[in-house]
Amino acid sequence: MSTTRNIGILAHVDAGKTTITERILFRTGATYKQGEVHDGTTVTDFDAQERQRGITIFAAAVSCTWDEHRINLIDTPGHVDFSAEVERSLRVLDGAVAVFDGVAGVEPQSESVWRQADQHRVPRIAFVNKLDRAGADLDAAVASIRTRLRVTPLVVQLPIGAEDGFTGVVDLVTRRAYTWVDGAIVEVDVPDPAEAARRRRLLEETVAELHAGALEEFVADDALKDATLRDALRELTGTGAGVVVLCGSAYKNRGIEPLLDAVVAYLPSPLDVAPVDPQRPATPDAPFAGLVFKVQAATTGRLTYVRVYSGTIAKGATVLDTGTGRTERISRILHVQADRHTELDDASAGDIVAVVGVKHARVGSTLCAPDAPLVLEAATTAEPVVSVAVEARVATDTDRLAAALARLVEEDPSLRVRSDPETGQTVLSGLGELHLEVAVEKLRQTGGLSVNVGRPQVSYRETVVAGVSGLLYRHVKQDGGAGQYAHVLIDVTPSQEPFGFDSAVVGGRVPKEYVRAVEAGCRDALLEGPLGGHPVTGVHVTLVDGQTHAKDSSELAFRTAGRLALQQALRQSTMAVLEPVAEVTVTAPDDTVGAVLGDLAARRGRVTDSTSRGGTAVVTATVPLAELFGYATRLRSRTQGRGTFTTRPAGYQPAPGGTSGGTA
Ligand SMILES: Nc1nc2c(ncn2[C@@H]2O[C@H](COP(=O)(O)OP(=O)(O)OP(=O)(O)O)[C@@H](O)[C@H]2O)c(=O)[nH]1
Ligand SMILES: [Mg+2]
Repeated sequence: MSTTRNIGILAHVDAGKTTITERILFRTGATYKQGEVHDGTTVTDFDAQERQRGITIFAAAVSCTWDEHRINLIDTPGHVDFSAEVERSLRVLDGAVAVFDGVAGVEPQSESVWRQADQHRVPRIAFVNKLDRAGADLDAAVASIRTRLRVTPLVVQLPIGAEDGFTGVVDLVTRRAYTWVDGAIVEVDVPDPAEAARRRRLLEETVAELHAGALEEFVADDALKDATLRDALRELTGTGAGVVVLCGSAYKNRGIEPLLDAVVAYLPSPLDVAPVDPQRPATPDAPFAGLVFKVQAATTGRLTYVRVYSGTIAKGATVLDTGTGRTERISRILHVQADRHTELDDASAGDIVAVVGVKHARVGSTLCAPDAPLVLEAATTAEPVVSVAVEARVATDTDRLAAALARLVEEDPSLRVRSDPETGQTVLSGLGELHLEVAVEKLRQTGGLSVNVGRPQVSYRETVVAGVSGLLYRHVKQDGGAGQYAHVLIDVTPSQEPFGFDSAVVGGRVPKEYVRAVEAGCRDALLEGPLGGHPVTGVHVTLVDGQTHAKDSSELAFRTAGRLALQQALRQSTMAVLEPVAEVTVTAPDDTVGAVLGDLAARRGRVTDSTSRGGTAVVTATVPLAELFGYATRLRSRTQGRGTFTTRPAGYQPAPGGTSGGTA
């Protein structure tokens, strides 16, 4: 198991993740033909929509063997609308390769996925790709890694040549140089030994600053042995104190073998990462525990993807889903290779497999041995911000549409379906326009459904600007039989957190279980705010006092009282409507910047940064999401097709004219 690596490939859209994955499969002999993204022939972009659009939408798992190590690889999507897919993958990975564009360096979405990986404490190495492109510059990319990601880069290679003339790399750890002839790696003499020596010295100094053992040797010998350097790099990668940086050109087949060597040398094995639970070592003979991180709800059969953290599961085993308390039977275990499967008899700690037979477990469920229950922490799901109304074009398809929508949500919990209480329409919500477009297209392609789709709408929130204090609510129903009796007195204040609750009740006037019921009731009230029925965020409730009745008080009565009290308090508070905003980064030729800025201003955009390099301007602005629908088309026309942009969520801000007075 120490010879397994479970790694992900992470980056901004278009950095070259899928191309790198494709080259890795080819170099390791896992495939015999090399596919290209632009031809729609890669292994991991196998979905029809991925091939049409030329982007990755779904994380795909593949495996290969390198230097007697099994490498399980997940190629993730770079587009921000599919960041939930990245989140789910990160939860089950032991390490990752972060890919950067050699021209653009650290882009906004690379920064976002880097922070996501920080949260999951996934050790990373960096690969600066596309060094063959005009304007590619390893040193500039490394500088942006240092400043934008605030980490110490440990550059272990020196490129040979640049742009068109980029032919190979010098490995600063082994002091050997490599070039590629017809795609095959060939060792050559180090072209500029003085520069290589200078860079090696720089690497040793940086490592010595971060690593106590290396420092000792460096001080004693004024140099580091290759083995000391390699061991220190592995440790620094594990703790995240530094990030090993490699470079290459996936498209031109340069730099892939050294990248694989670095994955084996520096990234952790499943044994190296802390066990999920101290009682559950990552060994095959411990009780079984695994986490469901992906569900494919095909009509032909459901595939449930599981990362096994401890123990072993065999075909035919019964497992417990600790979330639901249900037991389920595993009829088959598969090793998934993009769109191909291999049958296995069992899977053990450290493995990533798909199982058949599990019918109810969801993304985030823990499956474990029934006699040794355990709950593993699931990844958090992002809240949807954009919605569209969907309806079947022919009324007789309505039931089929509902079933297909349910399957979509099962596979992707960042999608939500609800029915609008006012219009009766079915509303599908997701993380962005593209996210919804892809979901609807999937209904058409795999569900064979004809659907009408409404215009996209953003999801608003409501928040408390000024609260109320001492709101008394009496919930009393005593008309014979079991009555309901609950008095609550609450204070409501604005909060930085989405929701906070505390109790200031003295002398046990309200028993603990009723306090918890009031809190649950308050959460119920947050679902619909008083201004427009939007979810409420940024509110703190203090239960100040209450009154119970010996016979007629119950948890239900207090929950109802909590809900109605907060509803009334919010109606009396000063509330504001919030709208989702995005950080937009536009790259466009200098001569079109005026048009770009004018258009952003018309969209209520606030420019936060604007730079120019080599005739190309990069403008960053905060823009309300509602103003961004159709922006791609507008930007194309304003820049004669030469401008591009990316967005990422930037929270919420007050919507214009969206404040209520309150009656208090
Ligand atoms: N010049 C050059 N182009 C490259 C290189 N690597 C990838 N590309 C091209 O860049 C484009 C995007 O590559 P992909 O591999 O799809 O990038 P990705 O990171 O998987 O993109 P998403 O999955 O959509 O986020 C394709 O047209 C590739 O052929 C490279 O090293 N040099
Ligand atoms: Mg891709």
